[in-house]
Amino acid sequence: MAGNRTFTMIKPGAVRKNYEGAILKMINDAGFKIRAMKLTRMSTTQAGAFYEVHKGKPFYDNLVKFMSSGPIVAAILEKDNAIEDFRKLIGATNPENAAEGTVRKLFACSVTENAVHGADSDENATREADFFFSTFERFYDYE
Ligand code: DGI
Repeated sequence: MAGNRTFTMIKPGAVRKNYEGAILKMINDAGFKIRAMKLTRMSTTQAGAFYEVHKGKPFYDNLVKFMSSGPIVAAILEKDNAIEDFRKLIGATNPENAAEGTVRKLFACSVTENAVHGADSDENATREADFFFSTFERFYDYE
């Protein structure tokens, strides 16, 4: 993702509660540009593949069930230092440990239902963006 892009999802619980507008506003206000975005839903097979790295862990089955339970907002975001800055904006995986003012502190209800996903490396951001978006759905060259 060339170092200045990341991939995010607003997870089913947050979309169910109509938080997507407030979360997208926080993302824009933090200086991220939205370069691709869609409302979509993963099948259990797709969610299982997306989180393949966690296969075998005790929380995997619940995670897959939750992530395929309803629509998500998937997006590619652009900003200098995007991966790190976005993870700072969303806060710790467990909302109990998330800093005040972070997306997860404000909108997550548990470690599984933690409102948003943020890629943790350039390599994973690329893999995750390719999972959801074709070239024609990305708008990298617009100001
Ligand atoms: O990159 P993150 O989403 O912050 O965290 P991750 O990639 O380690 O884990 C992916 C998701 O899996 C996370 O957003 C919620 C879930 N998860 C991770 N660790 C735990 C967990 N769920 C439960 N119930 N317990 C965990 O320890």
